[in-house]
Amino acid sequence: MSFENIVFLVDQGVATITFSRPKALNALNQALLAEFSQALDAVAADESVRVLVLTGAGEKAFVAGADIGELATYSVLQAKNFSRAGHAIIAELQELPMAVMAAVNGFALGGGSEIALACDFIYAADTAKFGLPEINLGLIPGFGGTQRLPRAIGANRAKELIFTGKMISAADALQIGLVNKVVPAGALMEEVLKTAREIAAKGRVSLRAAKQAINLGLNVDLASGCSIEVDAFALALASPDAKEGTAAFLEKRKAVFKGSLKD
Ligand code: CO8
Repeated sequence: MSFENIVFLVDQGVATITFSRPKALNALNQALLAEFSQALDAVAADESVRVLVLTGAGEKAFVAGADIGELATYSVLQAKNFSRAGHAIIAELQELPMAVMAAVNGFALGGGSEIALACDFIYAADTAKFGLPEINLGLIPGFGGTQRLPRAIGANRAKELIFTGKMISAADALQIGLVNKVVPAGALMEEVLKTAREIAAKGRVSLRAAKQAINLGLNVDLASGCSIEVDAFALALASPDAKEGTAAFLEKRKAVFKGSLKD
């Protein structure tokens, strides 16, 4: 698979997709989105991948949003198609059966913030900046920001960010719970990969079951969510990884998870 707008690597259970249009601060044009979609399909089909990491090329940007040059040329129908395509890709990202981390190394604006919001969690460089500045262009977020940001940080904080279009620092993003961890820019990938490798050593079935229970449970009432957990727990317990994990504990050794669905 060869790409021009992203770099795609898989190494020891960790896949990395790097958005790479540095001259446009990695802005999302149609070509980049098509390649991103192809890479996500490849990740979804690769049973060796336990964790996907998304980051941006260069030191300045994760993704500075949709490509404004392209956006400006769209008809209403093209805008609808572009937004719909973005939603489909971001939904695929959110539903991937492995853990997904965003390593936000600079500007994450508009569609860039929206991609990061669809990841399971975000680590940020201390130089990163987050924002949904669409209002400054006479627009609104079009890749799920009006829906995922309020769910992540609460409606009141999301409204302030979306109505003002202002950018916030990594430190402020940490304070409002948008990101999990802020590290010095030079140490970001090392820190992200450390956590990614830790997660990659866990059982594939239990990782997937935990993610599905959390994601599905967030959209239903507590009793329904607990019922989803009961089924997911039973599924995980029936897996070879659970046999290995419990046996390893009882035998006082480290578990080696194979991640297979059958013995
Ligand atoms: N699109 C296209 N090109 C961009 C973008 C972008 N989003 N952002 C930056 N660039 C380009 C600049 O035009 C510039 O190119 P050139 O060197 O050829 O002039 C280059 O990247 C470097 O940028 P700057 O010179 O502006 O760098 P600064 O450090 O001065 O500023 C900023 C950095 C603050 C990030 C600034 O570039 C900026 O404000 N960029 C735009 C951010 C923005 O508004 N993003 C939201 C876009 S809209 C969106 O994401 C909606 C998503 C849903 C779409 C659904 C569609 C239907």
